[in-house]
Parts: sequence; structure tokens; C-alpha cells
Amino acid sequence: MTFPKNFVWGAATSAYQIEGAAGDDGRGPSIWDEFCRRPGAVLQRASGAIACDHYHLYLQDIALMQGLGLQSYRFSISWSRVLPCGMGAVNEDGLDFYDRLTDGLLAAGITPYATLYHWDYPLALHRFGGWLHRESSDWFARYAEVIVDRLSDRVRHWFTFNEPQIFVGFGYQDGSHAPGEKLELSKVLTIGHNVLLAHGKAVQVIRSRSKIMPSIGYALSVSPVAVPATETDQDIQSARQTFFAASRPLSRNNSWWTDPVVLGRYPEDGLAFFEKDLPPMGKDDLRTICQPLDLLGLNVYFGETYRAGADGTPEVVPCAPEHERTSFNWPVVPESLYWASRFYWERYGLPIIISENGMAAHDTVSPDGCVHDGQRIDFLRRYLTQLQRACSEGVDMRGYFVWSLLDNFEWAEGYTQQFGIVHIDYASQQRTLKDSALWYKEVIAANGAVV
Ligand code: IFM
Repeated sequence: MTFPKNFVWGAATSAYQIEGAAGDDGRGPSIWDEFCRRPGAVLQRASGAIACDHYHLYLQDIALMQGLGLQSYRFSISWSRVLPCGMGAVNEDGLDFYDRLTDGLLAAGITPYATLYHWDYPLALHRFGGWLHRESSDWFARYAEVIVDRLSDRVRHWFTFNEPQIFVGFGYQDGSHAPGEKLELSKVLTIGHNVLLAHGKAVQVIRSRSKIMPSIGYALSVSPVAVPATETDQDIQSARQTFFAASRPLSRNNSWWTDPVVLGRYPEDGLAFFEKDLPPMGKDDLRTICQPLDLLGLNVYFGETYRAGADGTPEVVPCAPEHERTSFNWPVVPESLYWASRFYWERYGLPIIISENGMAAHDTVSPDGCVHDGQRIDFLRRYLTQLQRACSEGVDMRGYFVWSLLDNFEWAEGYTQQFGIVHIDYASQQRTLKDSALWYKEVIAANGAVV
């Protein structure tokens, strides 16, 4: 069995994780440049200052993608490379990079999928109040205008935000990511609301200014996916209820971040749960936030099992100590891909694209010059089999992006977690296709038939 006829196979990255060139051609600093300088913030005091030097080596990387037969490539744009202060003067040199990247991809027959925001907020704007500022959504809309005006004659596919749960939850609530703040809940919820407004305004900008008909998505972090212990109605309902419970931590919350965007309302249980800390909301805010979308992106990595307890309420089934895990210590749960897709499709009815999926490992180049990442092949094979199941049961599934094309800067973990299907030797910037890349090439060529 293969995947749908127009199913798209790709790989994903993000600007701060691969570009490097942090001080080149007028790029302004982002909150991640600053966070990486804080002692203890990032493992081994690593930073994305050089990373994979993709800013200079992008043509080589496009050639690698072409060699693998990738049909699409999902990248993000560095806001402060284009607008060094976050607003005001455009840095033409920075914008030119995304022009060249787009042209290079198209010349190689690879469809660009551009993400406007993957966590690298301009430092200048942060100092000016950042996402807490009541005008922050307008700053984002203005940034979106600059990008759309330049790229939308060639870029059709857009994502507004990548994983709002994570950059808000980790960045402003528990402080483990940039900008490293631990704010009171009411402020975190205000930031979240402003991010949702920014999403809505950016969608309006893309729709009204695109030179070719756009396709617009919003990419969510949905792990841990609540997976039912058995396929009885009771266990499935326990998993579904847990997956969409608004009482989940904000960094793991699905309904709080998706209902306003797709359904035009915050979930009732969330309004009750957060009652004392709700942000001020303008009367038209939800109308602005809820703009027509073409698809939802799901970033899926792992799951947690739930069953109906004796009184019918959901209860977690503990993960066995010997359960297989990745080097990040995330449990390998292939069914998470199926259940996340099915639950999202049922609740929101929008087409789905898997905007990230993959695993971290400690990969090394063997004496034979190859990188034998058999665990990753096994992981991807099992997850893709679950994706096939979702397709065969009628989920409108548009494509799959492996995370990640390249080993890269894994945020607070520095370079200790390798997600790439291409190995990077950071000292020499040598790229080596891992076995998983060669396997993925066959999967793409056969539209998944070899899974
Ligand atoms: O590397 C990250 C990415 O930036 C966002 N999604 C999860 C990945 C792995 O942690």
C-alpha cells in the first residue's frame, strides 16, 4: 500500500538551528543569541552562531536534498536577519538570502514551505516588551508583509508559527528556553493570546498580499500524544479526552492553542480552568485569530498511553522501564502518529500535514565512512506505517516532513541530540548522508511503498 497520489515527502529545519552566520550581512540578534551566552542555559555553552553554516552552504544542502529526491523543504525565516530590530528598516542582504534559497530550491525541483516564526524572536523587540506588548501582533504582521511581498511570487506554502506551546511554555513559563523567563500565569496567557492574534493577522497578510494562491498552515507540538491502551470505545475516549483537556500544562496543551485558531473560541474547560488569569480580550480578537486555514501541521514525536479507569475517568498506563527510548529519552510510540492525526482530523476537520517527525540519536561516522543509524530507520518505518493507517482510514493527509534534514542545534540541549538524516561534522562542516537518508530516498521514490 502506498500513500495518496499527491502526498508530499520532505524534510524540515529551522533558521537558528542551522543557518549560523549570526553576525553576517547585517543580521540583528535574537533572543537565542542572548540566551546562549547565559552560563548554564544551554548544554556545553553551545550556540547557533555557526551551527551548520547553512547560510553559506545552502547550495550544497540543496544539492543533497535534490540527490535524495526530496519533493519539499520546510525552513523558517529569521525575523532579525530580515528586520534587525524586529521592525523598521529592512536588511536587504538578509532578505536576499531567502530569495536565493527559494530560487535554489525551485531550480532543484523542490517546493519551499516557509515558516514565519520558529522561536528566534528579535532581541530588540524583546527588550521593547516582546510578546507581552499589546502591539506585538502588529509587529509580526508587518514582518509578515515584508516576507510575503518578497517571496510570495514563488512561495505558495506557509506556516505562521511553529509550536506556540513550546516557545511560550518553555520560554516564558518554565524558563528553559529563550528568553528564559518564569512569568506569572496571567502574563503567560497574555503572551499566548498575542501570539494567536499575530497568527490571525499574519494569515490575513498572506491571503491578501500573496501573488500566487497561498496554502496556509499552523504547526503544533502535540507530544506526548495520548494513545489509547486498547481500541475499545472507553479507552479511545479516555485518550481523546486527555489529549484535548485544557487543564494540560500550556506547553502540552492542544485545545487551548488550536480551538481559537480553528473554531473561533477558547475551550470552555480552559476558560474555567484559567479563569483567574485570563488575559484581557478585545471583542473582535477571536474573529481576528480564527482565519480560514488550508491545513494544520502536526509535529509528532512520542506518546503516553491512557485507559479508562474503574470509574471511567482516564488514567495513565505507566511506560515500562525497558520501553525503547531515543537518546533524548523520549519513548518510541509509533501509534502516536496515527492517534494525533485521527484526533485532530475528527475535532477540526482540516487537512493535516506532518510538519515534523523524527528521532534523536548519538550517531557517529563509522570507519567505513558511513553513518549506520538503523534505529532511526526502524523508528521512521514504524511511524510511517501508522501514518499509512491514518490515510487508509480517511484522514485527509497531505504530506510528511522528517525532522530533520541536518543534525543541528537542539536548543537547550546544544549539539548533544542529533535528529538529522544527514550527519554534520561541525569542525569541518562535512555532510554525510546517514543510512536513514538513503532509506528515505527509496521511500520517497516509491511514495511510501517500501515502508
Ligand atoms: O528541534 C526541535 C524543533 O525545533 C521543534 N520541534 C521539536 C524538535 C526536536 O526537539
